[in-house]
Amino acid sequence: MARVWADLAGGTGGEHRDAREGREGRGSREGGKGQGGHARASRASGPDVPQDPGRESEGDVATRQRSKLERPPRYKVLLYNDDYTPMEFVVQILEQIFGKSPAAATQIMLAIHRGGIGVAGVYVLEIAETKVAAVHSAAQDRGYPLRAGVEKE
Ligand code: TYC
Repeated sequence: MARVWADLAGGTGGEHRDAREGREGRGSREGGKGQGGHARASRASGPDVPQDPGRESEGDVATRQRSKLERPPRYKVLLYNDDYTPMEFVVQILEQIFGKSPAAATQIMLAIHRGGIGVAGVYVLEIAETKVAAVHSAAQDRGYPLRAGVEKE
């Protein structure tokens, strides 16, 4: 149990965070996707493209290639407030499992303490579920009722 905790506490948190930040940075890349669609649409309706049946299969190929590159859905890992888990422990969880800096972890913990719920990180589903299990395992080890959950972004 302790080893699993240690492993999760290792580089993976930062790695995931980096990946997430990268994704967030590219959030506006939706525009890129739109552009692709737009380019294809304008080509299809452009004046110099002859209306022939082959165009249909060309469209199919383009659609398939684009879906192959689509990002998998992202899931928020939520932490819930309770009256018993010490603030320091929640900060530790946010640092060790979610790769947050001490300052960010403290901010998130306080937001949860005041608002009842907060986002610890955003991941693909399998990673998000692993993080939730790690939170519950660590909290259970210490006898704290801290709860985490997953919600589609
Ligand atoms: N409310 C807790 C306290 O006062 C602190 C806390 C913060 C607990 C965030 C859970 O997700 C949580 N000790």
